Amino acid sequence: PQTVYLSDYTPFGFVVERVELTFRLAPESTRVTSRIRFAPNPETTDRTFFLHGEELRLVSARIDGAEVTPDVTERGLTCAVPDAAFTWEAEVEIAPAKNTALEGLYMSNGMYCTQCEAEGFRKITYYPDRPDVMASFDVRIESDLPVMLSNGNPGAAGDGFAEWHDPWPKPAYLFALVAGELEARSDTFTTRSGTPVDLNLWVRPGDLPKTEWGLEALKKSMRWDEEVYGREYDLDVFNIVAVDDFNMGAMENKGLNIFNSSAVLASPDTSTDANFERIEAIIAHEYFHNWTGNRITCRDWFQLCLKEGLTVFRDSQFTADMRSAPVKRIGDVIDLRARQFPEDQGPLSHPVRPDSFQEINNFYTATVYEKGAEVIGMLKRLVGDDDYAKALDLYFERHDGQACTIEDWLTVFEDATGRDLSQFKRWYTQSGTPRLSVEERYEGSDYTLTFRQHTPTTPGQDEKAPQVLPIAVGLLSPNGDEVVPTTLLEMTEAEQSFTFPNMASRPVPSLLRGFSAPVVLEREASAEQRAFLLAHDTDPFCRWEAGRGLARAALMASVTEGAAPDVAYLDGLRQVVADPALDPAFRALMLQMPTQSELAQALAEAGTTPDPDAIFAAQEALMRAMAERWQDLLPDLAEQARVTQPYAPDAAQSGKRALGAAVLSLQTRLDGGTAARAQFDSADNMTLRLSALGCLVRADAADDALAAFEAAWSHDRLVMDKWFGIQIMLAPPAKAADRAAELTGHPAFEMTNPNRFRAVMGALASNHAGFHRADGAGYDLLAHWLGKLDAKNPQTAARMATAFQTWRRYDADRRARMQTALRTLRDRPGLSGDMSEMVGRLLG
Ligand code: BAL
Ligand code: ZN
Repeated sequence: PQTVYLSDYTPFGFVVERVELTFRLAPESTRVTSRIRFAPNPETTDRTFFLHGEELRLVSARIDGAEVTPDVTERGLTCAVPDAAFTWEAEVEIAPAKNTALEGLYMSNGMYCTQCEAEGFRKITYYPDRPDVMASFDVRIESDLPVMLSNGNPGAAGDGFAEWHDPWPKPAYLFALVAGELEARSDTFTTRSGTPVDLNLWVRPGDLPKTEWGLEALKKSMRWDEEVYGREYDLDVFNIVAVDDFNMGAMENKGLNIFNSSAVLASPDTSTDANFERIEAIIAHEYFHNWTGNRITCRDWFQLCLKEGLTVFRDSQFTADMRSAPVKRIGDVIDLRARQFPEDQGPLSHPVRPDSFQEINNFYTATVYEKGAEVIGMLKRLVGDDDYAKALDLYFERHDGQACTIEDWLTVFEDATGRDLSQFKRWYTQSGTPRLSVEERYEGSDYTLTFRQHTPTTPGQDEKAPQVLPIAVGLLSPNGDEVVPTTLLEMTEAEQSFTFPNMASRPVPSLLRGFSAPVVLEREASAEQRAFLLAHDTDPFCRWEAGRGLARAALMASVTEGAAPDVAYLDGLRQVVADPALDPAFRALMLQMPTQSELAQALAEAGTTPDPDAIFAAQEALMRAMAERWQDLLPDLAEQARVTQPYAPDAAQSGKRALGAAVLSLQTRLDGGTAARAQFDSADNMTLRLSALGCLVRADAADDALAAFEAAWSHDRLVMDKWFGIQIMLAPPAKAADRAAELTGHPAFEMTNPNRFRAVMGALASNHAGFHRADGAGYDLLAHWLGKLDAKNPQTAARMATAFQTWRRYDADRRARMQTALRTLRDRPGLSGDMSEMVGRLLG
């Protein structure tokens, strides 16, 4: 595969004035005719006419009505064209039923659907498939299916055909088509300027009872974007379609969002609280793309974070508003540390705006998305809420209808606020996680914090320059009062001091409040300081962080020194967890232990080779000690967690159930699963049922419950994904790989369904000690199946190969086994470009 460089960008030689497409649908032989009006692009003199096209059979091509014979390769075609505007017409044949890569036009359960981002449109017809080529599309679909959808507003429809017109110029990656036997839940939304919009959530017959939540989430998102960002919807209809076979979570195609059914279908009986929350967030995310992504899109794929970082930031604001802001923030930090930090600190590290790639599919990463959102959050913190709002207004006003760059985005902020953001831009161009250390000095009545920042080298970047770090700080007096409320320190140098005068006594600092910058804070806080912050900090993030730090220290001491679980930590935590004045969701987060992978990273950074079995054992020992020490507290906590009202997936009830799940997990350490089995049998919703099943699996006492669950839910694909996943993810480590191997032989294991594949292989990768079993069984199994999947669906296979990204952390034996597994994968004949790039980068 070829490497593409940001620095090589040149505009396309032609503008597209109009696109007309006709689809004659047939599973093995769909005919697509295109009629495209091209005109010379005044911004360039290069008139090379190259149209992308892959896996297409060209039937005929015409220019201004005259037949032409283009030069066709595996990647596209070139053709001599007139010096002035002209009309290109082509007819191609494609086979949606054979498309297992799920890119372009494919079939899922008898229904036609598309996925074009990033470069799938070229598998539908010949076209300049690049985001800076924007055009309005007219689409005609012909088939005998009852429902035929495309982007924009509906036009004429009749027996065997439907037409759609999208007035908003868009890049081809936002094109969508769906046809099938579908039913809709419908509603209407009236925009704040009074325009009615028809809303439809289309599903396969039978799934209608699972559509209410998604449609409600859509209406909440539409209202929120009007109220908070002043953005209104701009078409007569908004369609959402649920699809079972889908590589991503969802896709923001203009006016026709296509969703992985797992990211939109929900009912209390089949979905957990976490599913409901995730669906609400994804619906919002795709809807928000209508402005941040569709109306203003990316000039090229290097700018992916322009739309994704901003849209993730917007959806996290939405969730914070709909639910609990502190709980959302802590959850986002947990996620960032679990997914983005390992990426940024390993062989796959890349800047938020990468400067080269082979397969853009490999760059839909936690760095582009989640770190990209953190960068927006920092920008907002630095300029303040009012200037952020001003800048966003200017962004929409200045760039509506354009394909933009990060430079455009930052210029808007500079113009709106008068700030120089040239140093801030390093957040987009410099990879790696900055490490921040701090020293305290108290002299006279001056309290001084001296920070040092340093970013370790990353692949391709040996030199790192200091970044702009917004560090939110508060100071507490020794009696626990807050003497300096949250203050934003703006660090720009490699080393910088900030002095707080007139401090009557030496304060305790609360640092990086709200996780104000995505850095690793290397703070040598004492256990006493952490315990003090755990008890007194007014910033919920820092309070949680203090508890997390204590848990991490206790676990690391247990792994490295065989230390018994830290009783002082357990007693301090108890005070917080038992406090009925605190949000149960927050208390549940306090009870969540650092993940095994997080501990492995922390140990590696401290110079100790992590032993996955020892980490697992330490975590189990701590949980058991907690359960034993809190025996008297658990029944009371369980009572506080009880929900007496009918099920609702709101923040209040979900928080209680999350606390209940944490308590049940402790209880299972004492009773071997009696309480869990009782909850499993009596549960009237999936959240309670699944948390009980998880406890039973972890206690290795789940055989009967798993059989009962399978018997009850074998008809429901999404529920069965849970069944496949949980018994591997939470299996005793020695059994996880064998369980996964066994389940690949289950009649319901379908490797071509990404959700099912992830339910098995993704679950194995997330069982830390199970995946890293000393004999390498986990590595070999995953690599074997990634190789098999790569032949059918390179995109999903390559993304899942990231499970190996931390291989350098471990002992020589495990490292060698992972290298061998990766090399065997790399040497498979016919490896895809996606996988070849990924394995190459992993091996380094
Ligand atoms: N644009 C790909 C799916 C998403 O980020 O919404
Ligand atoms: Zn997105």
